[in-house]
Amino acid sequence: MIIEPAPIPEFAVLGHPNEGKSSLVSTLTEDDSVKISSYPGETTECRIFPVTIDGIEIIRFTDTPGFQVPRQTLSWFEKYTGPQENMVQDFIIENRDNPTFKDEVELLSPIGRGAGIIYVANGSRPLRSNDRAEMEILSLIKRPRIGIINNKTDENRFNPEWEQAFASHFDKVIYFNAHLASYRERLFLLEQLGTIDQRLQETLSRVIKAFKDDWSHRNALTSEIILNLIETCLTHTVKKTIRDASRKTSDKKQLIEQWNKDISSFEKDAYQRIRSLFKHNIFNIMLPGHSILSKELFDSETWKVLGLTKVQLATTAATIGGATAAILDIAVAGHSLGLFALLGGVAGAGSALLGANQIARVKVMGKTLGGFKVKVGPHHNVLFMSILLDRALLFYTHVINWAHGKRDTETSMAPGISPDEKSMSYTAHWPQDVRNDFLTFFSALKSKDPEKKETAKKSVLKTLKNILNSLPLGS
Ligand SMILES: Nc1nc2c(ncn2[C@@H]2O[C@H](COP(=O)(O)OP(=O)(O)OP(=O)(O)O)[C@@H](O)[C@H]2O)c(=O)[nH]1
Ligand SMILES: [Mg+2]
Repeated sequence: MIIEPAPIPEFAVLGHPNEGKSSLVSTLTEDDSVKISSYPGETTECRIFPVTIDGIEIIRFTDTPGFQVPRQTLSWFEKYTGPQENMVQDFIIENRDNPTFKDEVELLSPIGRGAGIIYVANGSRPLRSNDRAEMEILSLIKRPRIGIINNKTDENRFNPEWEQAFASHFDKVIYFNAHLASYRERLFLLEQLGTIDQRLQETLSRVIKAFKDDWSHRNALTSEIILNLIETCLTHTVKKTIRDASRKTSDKKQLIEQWNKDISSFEKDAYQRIRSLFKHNIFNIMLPGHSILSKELFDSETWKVLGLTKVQLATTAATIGGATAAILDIAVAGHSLGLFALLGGVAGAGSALLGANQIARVKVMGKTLGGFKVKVGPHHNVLFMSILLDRALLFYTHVINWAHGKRDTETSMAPGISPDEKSMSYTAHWPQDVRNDFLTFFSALKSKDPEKKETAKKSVLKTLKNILNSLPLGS
């Protein structure tokens, strides 16, 4: 006996042109290859977006063109006298070659093969008779259906009338903003889809579980990327043998520049990998104009915002006599210091005092035949670690809050980000046990004992993953 595979549940995203259907599909499926534009009629053909888990497709969302002649279509449906369950297929068969219904035939084709309905409307505009006709059609079709109010602007005066109309045509009504929705809202939407059709509940629960597992896995991988970045940056060295004494100064400068360049590219590579993990493959996320991330790692502004100013650092260095004695004093003095600036003031004040752009110093390693060897790095500085961490966490927060459907609008801020990013040092707010974990990792990086290193890494990996799991998601 041949066992037929169960059909893959499908939801078609329907609505008027330009209401955000494609944006919703893009955000929901985290696919930034979906075409979105401000011109109505961008989508002209249905396109299926499968959700796969471990390589197996378990649900699909289909993007469709907008309704063009809803009132004429409604009138066809109202006159239909055949069996209700054949209504959509009969409409498609009868009007396949009718240019008037070209878009309607296309957009209803997923419904013809059994798809559930997600109807999207821009709740920031008033309801029109065409919208009512579209909703009437969907009511007559009698498939599991959910109405989504996607407010394209802050205008919400019309929301009550949309809610009312939706309530009488759909099994469920929810708000979902295709430009602002993050992971949590996507889960919510999936949960709601599960409630409108009993038969789908089990599948949707699997989808939701897979989404959660996948998210947690991404956070684990992100933690690894960040910790590898820190290890690479803190242990990186560049060396050179200078043979021509007259080039000593310029060669040293060049070496420092090389080291700085290397570190910046390590950071960029790590960010690129984080971005890909969260499936922002085609469009780069837009960072707020004022974001400290648009500054280079070694820009003194970066260090000022996320760490210490030179003056603060000088004070730190001057105040600290014993290893930890002055930490409290500085904290009380109200500086918004990165966590490790305090503790690291001790270990790293010396070189960090020189300022971000001079963090790398050249060490002469010894004379060789016909010249001498010089080396830049490793820069084992706890403040440096704190800056790398803060920037990576800031970048991560932007990435997870950037909806895939958000492309063609100039919004300066990803949601969930404090408007005053300047006060944002994540590390500054970490509790003692978290700090300790990172400090153990920090010292283990210098250790020659691989086991010690491994243990410290494992522990900090877990800590960082927990931190990522608890970072704020937008709205
Ligand atoms: N500000 C804002 N703009 C949105 C939102 N959703 C969609 N848009 C914008 O509305 C326009 C149309 O979005 P699409 O997702 O292409 O709309 P569509 O319904 O697929 O349009 P057609 O394919 O033409 O039927 C684009 O400029 C989007 O950026 C939203 O939630 N907020
Ligand atoms: Mg579209």
